[in-house]
Amino acid sequence: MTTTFASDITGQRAAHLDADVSGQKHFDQLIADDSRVEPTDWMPEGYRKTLTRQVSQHAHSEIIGMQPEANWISRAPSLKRKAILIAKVQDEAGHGLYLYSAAETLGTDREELVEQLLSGKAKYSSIFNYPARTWADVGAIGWLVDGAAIANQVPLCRASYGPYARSMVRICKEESFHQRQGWEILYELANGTPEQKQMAQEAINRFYGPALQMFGPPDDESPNSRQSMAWNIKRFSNDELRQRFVDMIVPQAEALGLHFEDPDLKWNEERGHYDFGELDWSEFKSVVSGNGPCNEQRMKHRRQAHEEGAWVREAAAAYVRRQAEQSEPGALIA
Ligand code: BYC
Repeated sequence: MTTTFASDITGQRAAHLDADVSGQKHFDQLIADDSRVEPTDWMPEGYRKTLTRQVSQHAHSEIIGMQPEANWISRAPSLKRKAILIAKVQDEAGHGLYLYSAAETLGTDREELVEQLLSGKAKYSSIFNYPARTWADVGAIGWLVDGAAIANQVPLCRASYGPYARSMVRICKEESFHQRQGWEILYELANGTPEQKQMAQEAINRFYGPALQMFGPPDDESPNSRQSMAWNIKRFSNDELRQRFVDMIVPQAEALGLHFEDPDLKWNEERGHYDFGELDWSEFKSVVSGNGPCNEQRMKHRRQAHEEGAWVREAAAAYVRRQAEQSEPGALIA
């Protein structure tokens, strides 16, 4: 009896090992062919883990990222601006939901992912720990923050994990509208009264450095980049994307009649890129570890919204249960 049981276990282990070997082979081939990995495919635990981390943190960023702008909905300067801002903030909620769904296909429940955010275990983008002090900040968030998001996310449309890459396609289209609305707010202010132009300039002074830090730490301090690039999750390094973004926004700032307060920012003929100054990485570390100007407020607000939304989640779950019961053969339709 014991021998049969032991040999069953050994047999199962061998079968698992075989499945792992052939799964790994198939996975390696998908990556080598630059193909897509789908939820039902075998994948290494490290791949699953790093994607769950990145996709869920991306989702958290979208949800927390609603706060700085939502704060301006009641103070938008016209009905048209208010309607546009409401649509934008709703889009961010939608992005969070697609991304939580994509993350769930990797095997972790949304409840657990949300718990990781609420307990402070999971990160979200540093940028959302800065306040939106003026209406011009709403413009700077749209232009620079959504602009940085696009620069980062367009290559993610080609990420090797199918559900993540597909969610990025729609998100990038919406981000593109967001960036234009931000640029247009700043354009109007920059071409308004001297006070309005000053307000626009001060907003971009505040957001320039933090927006560049959205791309993550410098390459030589980015522990995840090398493996993520080998797995075709990230297509470019943090510094490569940051450089692309700087090259894009300098002429846009000139078109606005504004400038970036970075004395080292200048065109480098030899490199064919703009040089720019060292960013304040000690500030970045401090913000990521919870000590930015708004970390406490953002988390407090999110926890409160989560608690106040409990009845909605319960009602939705009851509705799903009822639908399932009613679709059972022989069920009475109430
Ligand atoms: N903030 O090894 P690294 C939006 C962490 S929302 C905080 O380079 P990786 C929007 C990093 O997680 C757009 N933490 O990491 C919404 C890692 O720590 P863990 C948000 C950061 O993953 C509403 C550690 O530092 N976009 O657009 O290879 C309104 C070492 O970094 C940050 C995304 O989430 C940061 N900025 O590269 C308006 C894009 N940077 O996790 C707009 C998807 C790094 O090991 N994510 N860390 O504990 C990515 O592309 C990559 O995860 C990153 C970082 C480029 C951000």
